[in-house]
Amino acid sequence: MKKCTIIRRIWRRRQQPDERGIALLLTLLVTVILAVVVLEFNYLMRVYATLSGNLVEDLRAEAAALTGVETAKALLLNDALADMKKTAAFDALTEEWASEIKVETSSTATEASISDEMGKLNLNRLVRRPTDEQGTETVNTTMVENVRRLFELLELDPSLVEAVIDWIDTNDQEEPFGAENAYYETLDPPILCKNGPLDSVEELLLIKGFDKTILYGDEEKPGLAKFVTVFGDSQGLVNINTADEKVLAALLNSDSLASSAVSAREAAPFESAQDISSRLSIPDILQKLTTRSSYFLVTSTGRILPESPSPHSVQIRSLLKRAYGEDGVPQGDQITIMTASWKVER
Ligand SMILES: [Ca+2]
Ligand SMILES: [Ca+2]
Repeated sequence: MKKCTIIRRIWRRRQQPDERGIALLLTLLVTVILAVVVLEFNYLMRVYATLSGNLVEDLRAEAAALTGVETAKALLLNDALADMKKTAAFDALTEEWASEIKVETSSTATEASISDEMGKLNLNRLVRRPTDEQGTETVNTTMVENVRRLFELLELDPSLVEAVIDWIDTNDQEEPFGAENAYYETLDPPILCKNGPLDSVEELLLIKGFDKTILYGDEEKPGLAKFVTVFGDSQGLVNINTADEKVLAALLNSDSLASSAVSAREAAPFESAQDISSRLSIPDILQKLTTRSSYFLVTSTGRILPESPSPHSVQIRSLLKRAYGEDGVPQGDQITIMTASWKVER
């Protein structure tokens, strides 16, 4: 009996240091786990705080950009209301809507501008759509000539126009320098030829031969984007008061006539087709030119103040259609401003 007690004591003595070691190890392990959890929690809290801060800044910048679009709508509405009281209504770059919009609060800055889409050549008019089921689609040769001339004036390869025709025509037959699905299927990754109207000027970047330099230009020459549109007058009329001289030269097939038109409108904007014909000798004025506009592109940038080294900004590009009457249906003196497209870039 006594022997057993001695053995148990020895056993206990041997056990105690090991148990203390294990307890110490467990305590250390729990402490390390707790420290990791606390650090992770702290890190996540800081990430969430930064994200929510960025989200608030982002929303404020977007609201500032939105201010620019709403101001643009108000200017276009005011312009139409003022035009209704005039005997000769026209849209020109001398009017208030055409100047820069600047709005600044203590915490945000807005810069916006309105460009007239009817002062540009409408690429979707390169192809004439059938008006009924029996009708056939045809290439609009006059428009093709106009756009080719514009490409030449911008020192761009005019054969690129044929790739645009193939992109928007519904058939699968290639123009001599064009491209249909046989080409687009070989791309990596392959894409489908649109075979339908362009939805935006940026869509040109998907077409064979086009790149960002062609579209947006470089230090030496301007890009195509500011001279062409995918919206515009159904007859393809161009506003002589707002079109760039190069657009007028391409449309009228005459550099000197375009130069005379720009000089004449600087003296006084053209008020009507009759006014154009009395001041310039242009054939088929009614088939080419107008003095009024209904499609406008608003580009509005909202920024957070004060400016930081990496300023937070949001840009909205919105295409607006201004029409008389509700939903474009003429009705009394009602004017509607409709949003045809909307793009937000951060
Ligand atoms: Ca096609
Ligand atoms: Ca084709």
